[in-house]
Amino acid sequence: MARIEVIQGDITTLRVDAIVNAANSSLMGGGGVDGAIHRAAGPALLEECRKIAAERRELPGGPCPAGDAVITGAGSLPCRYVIHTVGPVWHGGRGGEDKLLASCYKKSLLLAAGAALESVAFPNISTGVYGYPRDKAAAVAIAAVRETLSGIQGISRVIFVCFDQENYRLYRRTLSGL
Ligand code: AR6
Repeated sequence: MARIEVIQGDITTLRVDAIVNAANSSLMGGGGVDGAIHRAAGPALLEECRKIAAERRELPGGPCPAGDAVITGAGSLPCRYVIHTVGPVWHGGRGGEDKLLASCYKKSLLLAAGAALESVAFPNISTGVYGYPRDKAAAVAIAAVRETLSGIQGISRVIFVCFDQENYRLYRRTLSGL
C-alpha cells in the first residue's frame, strides 16, 4: 500500500512523477493552482492542453468534464507529468458533488498507474474558486485515494499538498483518524 503524506506548500515546486492540476473543463488555464501551474510550466504546457482540448472538444461537458482527468507533460516544472482534473462546483451538495470529486482523485490515480508513475501530488481540488467546503472535500479526497490505491499497484507515494494552514490541519487530523 502506498504511503499517504500531507505537506503545506506550493505544488509547483515538487519533484514527483506527477502533480495534479485543479483545472476547468476548457483545459485552457485559469486562476488559483491552475494559474500557478501554467505560469511555472511555461507555454509548452498550454500548447499540449490546447491539442488535447481540440481532440476532445465534441465531448458533452467540454474537453474535460467535471470528474474527468487527462495527462500531459510538465513543461518547465520539476515534476515529469501534469494530470489535469476538473472538480465539481459546489452547489450545496445535492448535485452529486461528492461522486464527481471522488472521481477526480480516482481517475487521476488510474491515469498515473497507467503511465507507470510512482509518486503523485494532489492539491485540494474544488476548495478554492469552486467553493467546496474544506472539511467535506478532505473526507471525500482521503476516502477516494485510499479506496483507489487498494485496487491498483505501482503507486508508492501520494502527497496531499495543502496551500493554507486550515486545509493542512484538516488533512493531518482526518488522515490520523482523530
Ligand atoms: N499549490 C498548491 N495548492 C494551491 C496553490 C499552489 N500553488 N495555489 C492555490 N492552491 P483553486 P478549484 C490551492 O481555486 O476550487 C481555476 O481558475 C487553493 O488554496 O485553484 O478546483 C481553474 O481554472 C485551494 O485550496 O481550484 C478553475 O476555473 C486549492 O488549491 C477553478 O479555478 C484549489 O483552489 C477551479 O477551482
